[in-house]
Amino acid sequence: MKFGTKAIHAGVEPDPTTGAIMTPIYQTSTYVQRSPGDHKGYEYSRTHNPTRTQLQNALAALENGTHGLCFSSGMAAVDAIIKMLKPGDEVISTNDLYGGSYRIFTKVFQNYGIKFHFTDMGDLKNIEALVNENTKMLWVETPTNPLLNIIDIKGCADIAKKHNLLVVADNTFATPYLQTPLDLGADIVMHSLTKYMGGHSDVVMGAVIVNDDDLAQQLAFIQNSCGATPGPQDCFLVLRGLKTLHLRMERHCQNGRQVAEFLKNHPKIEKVYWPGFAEHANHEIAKKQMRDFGGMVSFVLKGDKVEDAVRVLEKFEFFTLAESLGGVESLCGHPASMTHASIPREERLKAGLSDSLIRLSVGVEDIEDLLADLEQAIG
Ligand code: P1T
Repeated sequence: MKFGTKAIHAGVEPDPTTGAIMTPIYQTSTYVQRSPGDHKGYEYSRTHNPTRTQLQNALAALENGTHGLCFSSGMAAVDAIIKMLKPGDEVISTNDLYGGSYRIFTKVFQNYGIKFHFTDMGDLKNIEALVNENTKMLWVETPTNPLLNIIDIKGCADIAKKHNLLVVADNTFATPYLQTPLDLGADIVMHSLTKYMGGHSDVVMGAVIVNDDDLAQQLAFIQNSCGATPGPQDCFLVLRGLKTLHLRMERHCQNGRQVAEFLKNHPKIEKVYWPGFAEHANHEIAKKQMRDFGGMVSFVLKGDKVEDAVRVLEKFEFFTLAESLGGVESLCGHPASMTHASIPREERLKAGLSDSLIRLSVGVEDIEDLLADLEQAIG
């Protein structure tokens, strides 16, 4: 089945009681048992809910996995994955990643005795250099947030195999439309469904997808024991969003390309970050592991002054200044003070994230209006 057909059909069945083509919102916390244990597979909605089950199946199908698990946010999905580790275990992570992931690693889990190393994973040698007998996991985010670095997922999986490590791929920026990390050897795919997967800026949710029964069982145990599960209304919204994932992503990619090229040719722009440029450090890997280059573009103005960046952010009309990304509407952000404020300034600068960087989530509006907005704001 091709991707667009999968986005609409895979993993979902008409409702068995009514034939409803769209999965109903099973707004119930519990399920009647005729006698203790005599039920239809549903006991309590933290553990299982039919609307969530359909979404989990759809996600597993899209990522070419066998099991999907939904969480009440992307961060709750990160939390569940790291809870598979024990004190003394070590994780090697990319040094450019979502600020919230950096924060939960360093401010929450480091207190429980789990150690995190942050390095430029664009060069696989940096990963090998950090592996020791306590290393258990490689945390790969690709493309990275917000610098759009590309990490070779298969290369990471090859290293992981040698040392018996788990590879986690945060696939939030790419979505399975652009890349399927399980096919490249990753063990666990993680999503903030809040972004492209939901696609309409109306829901906060996360997911984990695997193709291994043992990993699925461990994660389901954590999902149920810790209880960060989403409600059925939110699951319905993501199920609805998934049906147009391929259409939206196609337009996000087209618009992203035009915005990146426009900015690159603009006399007031110093640098544009977008993996589709031939001169991007890992463009060849991006071409190999991704179908296209996505709708995220970051840039720095000439002079690299924060006050100039703030002026541009304030002048935008269609690029709305807001946290988040991946919705149909274009957004702009200032990572240094917003999404990545929890990363210490020195660490940010070391990873190449300057104080004046602007991040764009290019939406699916008409490109002429978006380019005109960039022109009037940058001036
Ligand atoms: O916001 P939440 O659904 O909890 O997902 C966290 C998360 C995880 N991974 C990546 C790559 C992310 O970008 C995010 C959330 N990011 C933003 C809110 C943002 O504006 O970058």
